[in-house]
Amino acid sequence: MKNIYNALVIAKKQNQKLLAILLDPDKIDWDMLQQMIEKINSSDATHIFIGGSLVTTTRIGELILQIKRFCKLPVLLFPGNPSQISDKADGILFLSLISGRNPDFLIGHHTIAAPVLAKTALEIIPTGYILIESGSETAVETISKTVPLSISDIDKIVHTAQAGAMLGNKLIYLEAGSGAKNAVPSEIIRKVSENISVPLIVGGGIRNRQGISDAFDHGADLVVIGTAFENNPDFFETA
Ligand code: 1GP
Repeated sequence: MKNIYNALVIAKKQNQKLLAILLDPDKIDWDMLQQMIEKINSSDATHIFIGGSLVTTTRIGELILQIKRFCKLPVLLFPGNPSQISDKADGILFLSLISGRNPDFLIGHHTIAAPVLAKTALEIIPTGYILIESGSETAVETISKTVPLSISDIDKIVHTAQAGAMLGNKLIYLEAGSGAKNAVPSEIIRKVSENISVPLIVGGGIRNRQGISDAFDHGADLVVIGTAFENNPDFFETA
């Protein structure tokens, strides 16, 4: 399956909104895995993302194989570092943390990942990843040792997104951080979406249907839900 990105572009053109469920491999309740996958199957989710800022389990491949037994959604790696690569997934968001100035997360980890990825059939989707201030320090901020962009400097956020797309990133990801106190403000989503033509992903701190709709209404093409589903497997039935 090497058409994940094309499908994202077509969905954007058709204004079809997409939803990814982010699963942190360290937080999986293996005894409840099948039930969890059934919940995903009966939700509006269109994609599954797998990863986290810091993942210690060595069972990522096993997790993906189990998901694929029961679920047809494309599985994309969303890795915090090269140890989270698995050839069992369909593709990978090859993230460059362009809001930060830590060379490891701009190009360093990528040089370690490249020879590993070259031996897989994963669809590699270069993604400009922009961390936005969200009210308190998040894991991605701590681990990447980068400073998020201030929500009061919308121009800088827009220019970072534009530069990320001009550098060849095929997606821009506006990230408040997993479990963020505040999601990315609607106005920032709107301004960024108006100034780039590649699909826009938005995630971090979105806890209810209203938050998902707001992000879509302001220009997000794909919204990511992690913590809300992790805390409540009935999230998509009850939110
Ligand atoms: C994190 O954007 C994702 O990288 C999802 O965030 O866990 O807050 O939903 P939440």
